[in-house]
Amino acid sequence: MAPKGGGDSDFVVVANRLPVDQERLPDGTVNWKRSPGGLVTALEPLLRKRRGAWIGWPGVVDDDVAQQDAPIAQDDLQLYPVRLSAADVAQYYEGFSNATLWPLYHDVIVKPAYHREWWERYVDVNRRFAEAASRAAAQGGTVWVQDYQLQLVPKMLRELRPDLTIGFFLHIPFPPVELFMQLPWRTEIIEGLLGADLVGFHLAGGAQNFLILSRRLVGVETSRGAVGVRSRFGEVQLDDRKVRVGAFPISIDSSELDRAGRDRNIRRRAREIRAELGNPRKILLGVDRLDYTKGIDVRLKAFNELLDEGRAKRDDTVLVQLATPSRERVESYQILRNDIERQVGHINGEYAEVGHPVVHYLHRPVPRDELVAYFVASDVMLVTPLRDGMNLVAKEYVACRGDLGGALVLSEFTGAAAELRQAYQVNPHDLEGVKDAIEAALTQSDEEGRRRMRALRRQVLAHDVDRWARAFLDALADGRPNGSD
Ligand code: GDG
Repeated sequence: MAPKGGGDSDFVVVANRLPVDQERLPDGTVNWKRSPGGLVTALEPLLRKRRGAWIGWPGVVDDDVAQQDAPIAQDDLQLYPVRLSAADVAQYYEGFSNATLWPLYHDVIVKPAYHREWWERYVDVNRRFAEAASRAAAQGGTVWVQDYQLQLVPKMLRELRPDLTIGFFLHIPFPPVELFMQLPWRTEIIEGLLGADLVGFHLAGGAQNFLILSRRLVGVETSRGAVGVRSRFGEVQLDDRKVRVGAFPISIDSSELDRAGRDRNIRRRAREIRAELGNPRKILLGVDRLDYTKGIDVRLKAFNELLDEGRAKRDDTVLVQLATPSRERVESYQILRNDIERQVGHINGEYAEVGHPVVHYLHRPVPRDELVAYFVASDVMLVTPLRDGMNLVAKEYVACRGDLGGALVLSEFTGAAAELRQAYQVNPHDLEGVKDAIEAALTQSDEEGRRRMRALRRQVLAHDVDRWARAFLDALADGRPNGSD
């Protein structure tokens, strides 16, 4: 309990992962390598512009968790590693975060597992993150806590450092009340979040769910209000302060991707990719972490049936699925991988020729420029999640298509669907509807495609990640006692 002292950073981001991976080289020295992922992709441009600190796990198991490392300087950033032991990773990360909260918050697509030891470990690790943030933050500084792995940090940090302004943003959906009520530790989670001054969600629906749960579980008064640009707000009245609750749809570094999509080398690589695929008339593309929320099975099934029915032609249409390995030690992810790979094998078994697969499937991350080249090379982008907080891939695809080519098939159950109205929107549970939308996207006229893509691009280029971060941080600053209201 030492609010004085702290560190020297006025702006601190707290996230499960550091934006770098720790690599141990053969000679024993440690190297830091940039790591990809939705959250890093979203926050990096902002952190480049503001001198700040980032608290997070370096991504390797380290049983010496009591060790407090000095911050690592990376460009303009101070990185504070939080060490996680093998048991922490198993119970806090793979367990409570990814086998309890992740499925619960994504409509229980997979049954969440509730284990008391996992919960206890989640509390313990959240405390270590809060302590690290407390050490890094300067007096009166601002701390922005990210995502479902750290929902207890706002309350814990406020107890340690009442001088700080604390924001929290949830990157995944916040579930309907009926589902959230399953969680044995539901009240603790809501109280944890209420430690923040501002709690942000992608969509107004998530904010509303949170307000209802705050009333029901903590017995507080809530009200509706309106603050900030494009965001709808509510407020929770606690005994001594207010917590604001709002919607802040995240986005991407749109102009950077727009530039990349026009880059000569990337466009050359896109032509090469088409040639490597045998110059098919149409290329369908999926890009996802290999996760059961992403509906990879939905698009494979739809494609299979379109081939069965002769509505897609095996000799002129291919599907490329880039699947980044994810959470490989969690059982439901191992099952998913087997299912997807069986489906890919089945479709190729039926429709491929030797040397000419109809589904090209990569289970590995690809470099950023290569990914952009795939976006540019493809005719139809398939984004079919059963539930997704936002889905940055859909926005990235649109941002890369300055040529106004391509078409986007987009699930209604992504946050992105609220903004990308001119996509071919689908209910991923309605397979006939998905097939019709894919067929419509494959057969659209150039003029129709350009019309849709132009409208989609207007939205994505005007609403970039910088605007998202500024909207959140401006609202957070407005809520301070010395702020503007
Ligand atoms: C969570 C929420 C929300 C993917 N494969 C490769 C690669 N990627 C990049 C994509 C994109 C990012 O990873 C994935 O972001 P998503 O938003 O699509 O999905 P999640 O990882 O589930 O992110 C999501 C997000 O947080 C932000 O709030 O939108 O709803 O679930 O940027 O391009 N990048 C590279 N190679 C790959 O193989 N370089």
